[in-house]
Amino acid sequence: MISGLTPLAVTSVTTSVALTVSMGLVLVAMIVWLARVEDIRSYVPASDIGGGAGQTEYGHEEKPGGITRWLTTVDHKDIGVLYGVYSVITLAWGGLSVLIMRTELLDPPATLIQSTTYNALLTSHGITLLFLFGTPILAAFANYFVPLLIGADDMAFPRINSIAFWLLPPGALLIWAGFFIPGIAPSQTSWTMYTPLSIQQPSPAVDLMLLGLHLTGVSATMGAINFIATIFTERAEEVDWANLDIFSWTVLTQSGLILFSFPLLGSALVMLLLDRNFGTTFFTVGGGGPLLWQNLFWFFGHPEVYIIVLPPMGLISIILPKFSGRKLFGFKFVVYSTLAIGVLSFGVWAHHMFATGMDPRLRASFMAVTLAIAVPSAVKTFNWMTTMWNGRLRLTAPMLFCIGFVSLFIIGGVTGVFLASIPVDLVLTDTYYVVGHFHFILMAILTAVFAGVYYWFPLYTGKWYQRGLAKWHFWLFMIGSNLTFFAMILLGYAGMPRRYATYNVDIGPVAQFTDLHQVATLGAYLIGLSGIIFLWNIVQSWLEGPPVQSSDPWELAEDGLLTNEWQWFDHQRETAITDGGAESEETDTDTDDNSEETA
Ligand code: HEM
Ligand SMILES: [Cu+2]
Repeated sequence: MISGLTPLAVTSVTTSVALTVSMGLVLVAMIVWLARVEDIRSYVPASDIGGGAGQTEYGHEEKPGGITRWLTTVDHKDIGVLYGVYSVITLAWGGLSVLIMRTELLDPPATLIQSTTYNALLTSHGITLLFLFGTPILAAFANYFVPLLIGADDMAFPRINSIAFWLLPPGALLIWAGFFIPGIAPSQTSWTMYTPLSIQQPSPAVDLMLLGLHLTGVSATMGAINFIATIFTERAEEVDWANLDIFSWTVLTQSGLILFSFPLLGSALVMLLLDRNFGTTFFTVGGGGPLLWQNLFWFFGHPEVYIIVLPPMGLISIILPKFSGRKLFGFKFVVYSTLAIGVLSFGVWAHHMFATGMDPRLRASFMAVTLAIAVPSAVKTFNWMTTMWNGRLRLTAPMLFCIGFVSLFIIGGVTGVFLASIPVDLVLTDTYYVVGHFHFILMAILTAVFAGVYYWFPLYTGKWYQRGLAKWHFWLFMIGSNLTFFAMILLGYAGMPRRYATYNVDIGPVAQFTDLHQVATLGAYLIGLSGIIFLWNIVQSWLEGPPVQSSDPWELAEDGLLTNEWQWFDHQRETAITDGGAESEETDTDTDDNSEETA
């Protein structure tokens, strides 16, 4: 048989066989290695040991050590850390890819990379940061803190929790496969995967990417079911709906959105795979039509943007009051507006399709709902500002990032309201204005993540971060973000279309394009620098930072703002001290090296 094939085909058959054999070997090696690890079967998740109140809930005594612990853990805090580490890796990938793109855009012609490479990086940047970073980093916080905040021993389904996480690394490998596997071109569909482009691209990397996305969707859905079950059934007795903390409210709403939108994305992805590989016609011109894809994609895609913004809003709502010396203003309204956003976000998807020639009457109704959804977001913004008004502000790193969030979110939101207006959108759609709009929001999401990382740093590491570096991180990040994305808003007004590797054209204000692109690239470098400072600060401080001396490192008790997770922290420190554990050398004093900063 083989003698009848061309040499090229023989090589590719040999490569396939070699790949399959080596994958099989890796699998066997993994099984052998896991079987050799002795205590893997004796590891019992804490939630299965005792349950209820008492000491056991803080136990996890039987954790195996080293890498086995991390591979087999079902402890919500460990899984939270895993999600966090995974997100740092994906953030680095997404960030690096965009730095290459921004460098390419410094001058009009395509000099540094080819347009096809640019398109591949653009696709990877968007998909990585939305699916492999955005949702997982929020799951990191939710996993670690929701059980602590609601007084639960663990998540409702610890093992499902672990599976949900472990679906993500293979998902990432599949999504990035086009960059690793020799001989296949990376996917160039952009994150929206519009048909017919995504059907006609021949590279198998597109199929692998779709499969990878499917895995991440399954993972997110499993996580969502788990959070809903946990918040409904695992709350401590004293936590009822009226005093459920605001972060858990946003995670609950987010989980509802995931539950209704990700399965739909999953179905659409399967249909796209069928169109690509089995000749079905769901999204082809003669069949269901390319607009069917857009409708399905955005019915998922718009809720997705709220999926990644609601928990950050929850983080801000929980952290910002702590450094304003008072409770969140209008708590109830923040909860109601969260629920309102949850419902309305399913009724606005066609604002991404204003320019597609849809029925103008339908289009107008989508404009109305899109304008309406700005109201609950504004309600929250006013609540945060009122909380700070005349408050006793302490400009710690987490607080700086909270203020950064509010300011970036306002610009992102207001530019969104402009786009909601059909006549304005018809001019600005597919320009850099849209890129500027949503990146102001996405940068706000990042500030909320940083606020959370710094605020709870003492809790999950027992150490202090370096405050000076944290402030450098903040200012570089804020200046960089505003430079980059304000330049993009202006680029959009000047008519620069999005998703191009070059702007080497004879018409249009090319000189202005160049200037603005250079400003945007400068800002991107500043953001990159701030990221390096952040990473260094976190890693270095985790390893060698000064130990936290108090169970209330932010001195929240005096304002009556100490929430459940710090009580858990207090309990854990006490246990560690009586056990002669790691922190035994410390004394439980109330003076802390943080007090100088909070003064
Ligand atoms: C709250 C967080 C928000 C996030 C995370 C967000 C995110 C996004 C993203 C990712 C896109 C671009 C999608 C693409 O084509 O690749 C987009 C476009 C759009 N956004 Fe937002 N947005 C937010 C808020 C808003 C608000 C409050 C409004 C209006 C009230 C709005 C109105 C729009 C419109 C109309 C478009 C379509 C523009 C076009 O493609 O022509 N957005 N947004
Ligand atoms: Cu939208």
